[in-house]
Amino acid sequence: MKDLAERAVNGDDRAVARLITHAENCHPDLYEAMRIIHRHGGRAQVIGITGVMGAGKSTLIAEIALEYRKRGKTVGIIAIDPTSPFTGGALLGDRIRMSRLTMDPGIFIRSMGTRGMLGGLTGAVYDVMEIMDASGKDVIIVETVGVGQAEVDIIKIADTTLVVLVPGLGDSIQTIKAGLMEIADIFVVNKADVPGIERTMAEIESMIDLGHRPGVRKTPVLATAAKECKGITELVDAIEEHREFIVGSGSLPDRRRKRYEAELVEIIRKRLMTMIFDEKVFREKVESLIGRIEGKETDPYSAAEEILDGLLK
Ligand SMILES: Nc1nc2c(ncn2[C@@H]2O[C@H](COP(=O)(O)OP(=O)(O)O)[C@@H](O)[C@H]2O)c(=O)[nH]1
Ligand SMILES: [Mg+2]
Repeated sequence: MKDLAERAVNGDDRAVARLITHAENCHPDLYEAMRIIHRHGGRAQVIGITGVMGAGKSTLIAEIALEYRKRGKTVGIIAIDPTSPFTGGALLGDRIRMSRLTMDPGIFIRSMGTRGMLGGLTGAVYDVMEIMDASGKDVIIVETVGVGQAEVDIIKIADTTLVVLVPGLGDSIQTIKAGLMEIADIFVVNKADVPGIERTMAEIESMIDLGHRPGVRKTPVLATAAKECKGITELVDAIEEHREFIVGSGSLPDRRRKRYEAELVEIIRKRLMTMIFDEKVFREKVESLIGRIEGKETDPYSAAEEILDGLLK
């Protein structure tokens, strides 16, 4: 593990990939590597991208990554999406676009499933981010799919969060409902090549105006056509502008602290889960409690209490 970590911090992508696999599999000795990894991390800029399925997030990420490469930066991509075109499950045109990324040694891509995800972002994402960060990637882009807690969680780990929408009335309403309005640092309306773009832009802008308080940074709304590589330079400029803003206003350390908090809580949660479900004693305890619940000798709440009391002792 230590050797693997040393190689990863020296930028060895094979070591990076193996460490990530260990993280995903919750390898019991991972912590040995993560101690080293953590000492070398904390430099990367983290960009979170969220929005409904099919909005063009992956396509957009590909273009953003290429733009950052033009600007001389290395990029790590974490796609929390089992159907990600990064892993090949895509139409031919999309696959060709993605292959431009996979051939570039300055870009490291990892798709992660949602397995083992007991609410929120898949547990290993914090590890994966730290590993990519320590290996020297300048920019890390995290993609989450769907609408729900995972999207809200992303704000805890990203320096800048993009919420991607597409033209059409339903989306902006969905956005408010899902609480995405609050987490967006930048709104992106992708598929600007399809009809209805002006209306959607206007809708979102008026939504922002409604909630806007004087003296507070106003969330920008940008139009892109990722598939045609339009609006990408402007978008990356806006991301950089937001980064300057959080650095200037002193809120970057707060965001970092939130990320470490989320990571710490996640590790504790994982450890507790392992204790409860994997370790033999707990397994036996649970089994016997299930029996007692079934026989109405106890109820699930009292049984849970019993287990928790045992843990805290
Ligand atoms: N018309 C149009 N289609 C796009 C655009 N960007 C992406 N797409 C297409 O939308 C589909 C979904 O894209 P994808 O990036 O996988 O979306 P994701 O689910 O949000 O990651 C793909 O077939 C893309 O080619 C765009 O700007 N315009
Ligand atoms: Mg995607």
